[in-house]
Amino acid sequence: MSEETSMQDARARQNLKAELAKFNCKVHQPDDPPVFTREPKSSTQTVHWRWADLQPLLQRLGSELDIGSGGQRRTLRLANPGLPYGTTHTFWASIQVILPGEIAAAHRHTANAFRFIMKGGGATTTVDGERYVMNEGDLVLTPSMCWHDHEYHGDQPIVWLDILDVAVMQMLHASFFEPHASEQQAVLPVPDRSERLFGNALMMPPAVVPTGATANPLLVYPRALALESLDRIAVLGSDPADDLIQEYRNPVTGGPAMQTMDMRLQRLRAGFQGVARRHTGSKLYYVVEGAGRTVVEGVAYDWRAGDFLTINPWAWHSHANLGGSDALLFQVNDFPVMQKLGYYREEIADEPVSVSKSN
Ligand code: GTQ
Ligand code: FE2
Repeated sequence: MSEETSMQDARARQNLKAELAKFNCKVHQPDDPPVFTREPKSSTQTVHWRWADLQPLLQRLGSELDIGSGGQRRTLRLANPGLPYGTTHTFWASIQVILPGEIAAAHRHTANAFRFIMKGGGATTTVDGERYVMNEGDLVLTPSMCWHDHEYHGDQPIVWLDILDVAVMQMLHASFFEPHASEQQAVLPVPDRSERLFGNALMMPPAVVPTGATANPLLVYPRALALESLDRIAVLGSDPADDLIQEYRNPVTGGPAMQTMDMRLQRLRAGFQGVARRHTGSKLYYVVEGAGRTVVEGVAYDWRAGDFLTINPWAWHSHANLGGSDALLFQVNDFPVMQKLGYYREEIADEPVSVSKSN
């Protein structure tokens, strides 16, 4: 197209704008951002939250903020500065602080949620009538529309990570929320029923008939089980990007533990240097133990226990643990959403990401 024709076209588009607007129609205007980009261009930022910064903030939340009227939640949200809300563009991560004697009242919502216990233990959560005592390193699920309430009777505050697929729910305009009629649910006679039925790896009572349902019936993945599973795969060799990594799985479908979110636990053994990988979808890492380095698009992030790090869609990243002891990382990603929609893609390189800048 010559320059003259393209200017004529631009004028024609501008002239139509007002007329089209009357009928709720539009044409592409030259200054509109392109619909398609060659590769994902995300507004989200790579964010590194340090435990050294978070810990005093959590203490202030505990001493200065009320749990919220009606037993709501006291949470510190990890807010990505590249987004209007959320930790990545698909999920929200918050650290929940509950003090001795407090009750976080029962409710349910369409958003899928889970908790990973960061520090302390002894708080209970009740999910659809099942009551669990949550301890450090446990993963507890609250799938879509399950009733849930929490209570704490210990003497030290407990903090846990809450992740919810709120941004996906909002994007799909599918928010339902219901407070429970009472502050706490009634607890079932056998409070850990799902763990007894579905938490025994290969064995299940024959009366549990496969139904084809995709919801995860198992609500808890205890820390000891997850750590042992990492020990057991060690002799099988190392993943080139992730060293030893296990995914929390739905025991009846074999798929990821949640419909929209996939959680993993990863051990980077001392001396491990991973190769670079990139993928669509986003991730958040929480450092459970140890220290190491993740290089994201040339920028080095040196992390240690208690830190968080986000990985943006299609960003090259590689992990290393060049220290003398193992590191343990918990991750959540939105791969199940991407895979269900057919948008998941990944690439792996032979080398780590080279560092051009320190953070
Ligand atoms: O514990 O039920 O961080 O509903 C955000 C929303 C926690 C919860 C959050 C919630 C919860
Ligand atoms: Fe909730």
